[in-house]
Amino acid sequence: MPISKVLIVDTTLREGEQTPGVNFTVDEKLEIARALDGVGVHMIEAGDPNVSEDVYQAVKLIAKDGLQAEIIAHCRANVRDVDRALSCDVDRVAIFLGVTEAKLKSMRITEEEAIARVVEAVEYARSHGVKVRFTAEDGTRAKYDFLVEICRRAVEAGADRISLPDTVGIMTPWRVQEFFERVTRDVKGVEFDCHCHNDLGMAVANAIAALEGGATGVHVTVNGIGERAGITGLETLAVALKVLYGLEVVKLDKLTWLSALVERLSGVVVPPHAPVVGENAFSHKGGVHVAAVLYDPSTYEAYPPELVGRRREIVVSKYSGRHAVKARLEALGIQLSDELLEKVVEVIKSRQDVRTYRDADLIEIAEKISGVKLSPEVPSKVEAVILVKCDPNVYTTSIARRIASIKGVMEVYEVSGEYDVQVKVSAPTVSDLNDCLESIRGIKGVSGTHTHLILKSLRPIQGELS
Ligand code: HCA
Ligand code: CU
Repeated sequence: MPISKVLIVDTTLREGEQTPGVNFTVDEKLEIARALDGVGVHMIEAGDPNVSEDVYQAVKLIAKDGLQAEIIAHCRANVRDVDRALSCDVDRVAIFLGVTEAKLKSMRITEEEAIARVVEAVEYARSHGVKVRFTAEDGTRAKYDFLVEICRRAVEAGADRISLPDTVGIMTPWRVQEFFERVTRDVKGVEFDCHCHNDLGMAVANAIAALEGGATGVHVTVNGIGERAGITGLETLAVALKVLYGLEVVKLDKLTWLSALVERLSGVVVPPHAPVVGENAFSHKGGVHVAAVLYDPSTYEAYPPELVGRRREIVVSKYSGRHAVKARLEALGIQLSDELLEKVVEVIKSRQDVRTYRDADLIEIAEKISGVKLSPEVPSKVEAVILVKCDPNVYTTSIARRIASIKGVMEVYEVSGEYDVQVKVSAPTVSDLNDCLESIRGIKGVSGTHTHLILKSLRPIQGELS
């Protein structure tokens, strides 16, 4: 079935924070919400405000940040919890209740009582003017007739979306598609979300199958984090929709950056072989692969790395042939004759102890074999960031302009905060750097400086929001 509509419901801040070890601060949540909004997700599930005071604060802050995305508060099916969610001024409340026989038993309620709880909570939320989603938790394992009944009653009570989560990740794509086809036939007047857990590694496939079956909302987290094995990953799903269906549902070239942000703030490391965002996702190692990819990338790539703001990498190891070594050396600006190249490859293949060769290793081998110094001489330089404080009664711009004319000054910014001007300087030696610093200090109106030597500079990850 063709996919007619896709709304991305990101729950990194709710489901994602349920990952063991993950605990975002309120500020981090706002930063992630803004990043998600910049990438273009349609809804952001910001948290359950009943969990704790900081989750409450975060949901409230995100709701009033003026984001494009619809902001959702998650909560249990009772008026008290709904009330707290409403007080965050969100666009939508997502009310959940477990609907399997086992869950009803554990809550000691009958099916009728469960329906009554949901109806009361949904009506209450609706009467306060917010949109309502009902989540039939563990819906894929519920008794089907009861599931249909409770969904119909939630719709009558005012829910315009229903989530049918595969809470323990036991579905297969074929079963999910059939399930959504059936429910969308049996429950009218509402749109459905899927929320696929990854316990058996099928979360992305199941989400796509749900969309094919008629779901229009798809729950994701960045990097697929969440309870246990997590849920559908935003990056993989979004790229799969593009590559397999031609649908571009979010800004794909920002996904690598978003993934790195969530990796840093969550502390959950992205495995190197993760699709789309993993370190190795666009690396080629086998000699046969490399030779073919250098001739035509489509031979071993499902899609070009540039689609997600990344680059193709050629790994040099004992698996490498002439093509790989030549390509890597050429990328370093080094051209060798065929004869010398063969020799370099021979050395590489003979070293069983080296797993991969870094650029420096390759240059070293090439230099030994050719007897020529190949590495470009890196001019030694000292770089520093200098923070400058100005007297309160002087015009900062005039000082900044004078600093800009000093030898060695590379960049000058007027900035807010404790210091007024930030300067980046580059000098051949420490003593030259010191001269530069003295010249800055000598400017009339400069009342103090603070110098940081630059130890390492990194290139930004492509795709960062401007
Ligand atoms: C939970 C359960 C949930 C809800 C999903 C949804 C699940 O942790 O509260 O609201 O759509 O997997 O069933 O994450
Ligand atoms: Cu879940």
